[in-house]
Amino acid sequence: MTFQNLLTETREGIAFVTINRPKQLNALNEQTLDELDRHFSALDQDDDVGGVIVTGSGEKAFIAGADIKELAEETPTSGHESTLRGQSVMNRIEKSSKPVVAAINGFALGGGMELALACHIRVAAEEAKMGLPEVKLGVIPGYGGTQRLTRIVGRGRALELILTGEMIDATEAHRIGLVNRVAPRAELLGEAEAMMRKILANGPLAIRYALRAVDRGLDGSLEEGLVLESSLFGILCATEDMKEGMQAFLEKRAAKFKGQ
Ligand code: CO8
Repeated sequence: MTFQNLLTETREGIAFVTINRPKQLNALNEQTLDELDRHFSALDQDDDVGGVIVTGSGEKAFIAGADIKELAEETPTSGHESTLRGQSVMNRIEKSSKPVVAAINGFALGGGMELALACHIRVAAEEAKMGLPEVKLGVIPGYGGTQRLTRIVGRGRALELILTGEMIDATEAHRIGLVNRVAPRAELLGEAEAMMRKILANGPLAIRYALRAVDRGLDGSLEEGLVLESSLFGILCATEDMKEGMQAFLEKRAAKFKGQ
């Protein structure tokens, strides 16, 4: 698969996806959204990939938002369709059966922050700046920001960011639980990779089902979530990985999981 605006590489089970439009601060135009959609769909089916790390190219930006040149041309109907299209790409990332970590190397604004919110875990460089500045352009977040930010940091903090449109720095993002970790820029990808390696050392089916239990569970009631959790737990009890994980603990050795 060839891409105009993505750099892709898989190293020892981790797929690195770099949004590559540095002159436009990696803004998400239609072409880039299409490429992300195709690539994430393929990665989900790729047995050589256990997890994905997303970052932006260049020194300045993770993703500075949806492409404002394209946005400026939207009509009411095309604007509606464009949000649905962008939301479906973010949903694909969020519903990936493999863990996705955002390595936020600089500005993560608007649609760029919304992409980071769709990732399962966020690690930010000390210099990163994040925000949902859409109201400054006379619109609102359209790629899931009003929903996901609220679920991650709570209603009051989300509304402050959405209504003021102001950016926050990595320290503040960490303080409010928007990002999981902060690292010096030079160590950002290493930090994201180290976290992913820890995840990938665990049972692959357990990882997949944990993601499903947490993400699908959030969509329903506590009671429905608990039913889902117990069902997935029961299925895992029938796997070779479960036997191996327990056996390895009892024999005081590292487990060798096969994803079966
Ligand atoms: N889209 C297109 N081009 C952009 C974008 C963007 N979002 N952001 C920056 N660029 C371009 C600039 O136009 C500039 O291009 P050029 O060199 O040709 O003039 C280049 O990138 C460098 O940018 P700056 O010169 O502005 O760099 P600064 O370091 O001075 O400033 C900022 C960096 C603060 C990040 C600044 O560029 C900025 O404010 N960018 C816009 C941020 C923004 O408002 N993002 C939100 C966009 S709206 C959105 O994301 C909605 C999502 C939902 C869409 C729903 C679908 C319909």
